[in-house]
Amino acid sequence: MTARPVAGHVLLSTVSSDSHTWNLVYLQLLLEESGFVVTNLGACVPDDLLIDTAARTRPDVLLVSSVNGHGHLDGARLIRRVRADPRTRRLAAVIGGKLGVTGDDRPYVEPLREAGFDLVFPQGADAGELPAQLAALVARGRKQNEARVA
Ligand code: B12
Repeated sequence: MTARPVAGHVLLSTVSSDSHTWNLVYLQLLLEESGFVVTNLGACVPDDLLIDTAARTRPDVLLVSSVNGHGHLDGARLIRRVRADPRTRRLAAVIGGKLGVTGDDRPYVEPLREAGFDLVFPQGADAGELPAQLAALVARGRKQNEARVA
């Protein structure tokens, strides 16, 4: 039997205020079925723990899921800290779920991108698109790393 190639290592987390967990279980299974290795940090992860884990384990992508509606606030704070830390500033980062509480997440997409996320999936986005989008992000990151080393 030949082993399937690993599509990438994903560090999966909520934002620090968010206690929902089934979203994380869903995303972990979805990505593992698509060949990713997933480290799932669970709910209510403090920013420091997340950033230290990212620096230590060097994932290909940080994936943040928020469903309690605080994603637009906690996510923006978190990604600014990720980008400010020399250990994680180039880490590809994605956020999605329910980013606010109004039902319309569109106003949060650009601010979260400007704060530093590479991809932002507003409420209602098709999670089925995620594996392909993450694979493209991983491929881009690996190319950039090779170019830096060469
Ligand atoms: C179960 C539940 C709880 C449980 C959670 C238990 C657990 N272990 O997870 C408990 C009771 C603890 C809970 C608490 C709270 N909850 Co709650 N909860 C729910 C409920 C009923 C189901 C959530 C669930 O498990 N869904 C199943 C998973 C698989 O789906 P999901 O979470 O929606 O994730 C999907 C998508 O969002 C998307 N997705 C998620 N992340 C990402 C990321 C990316 C990149 C992509 C592409 C997609 C994506 O993909 C997933 C699969 O489709 C929802 C209502 C509902 N019917 O959705 C409310 C709900 C999420 N809760 C809500 C709220 C407000 C709270 C509380 C703040 C309530 C309170 N006042 O205390 C607290 C949260 C406290 C905190 N610190 O976070 C609100 C959020 C409001 C909003 N964002 O607009 C909801 C929507 C209820 C409502 N209609 O008001 N909750």
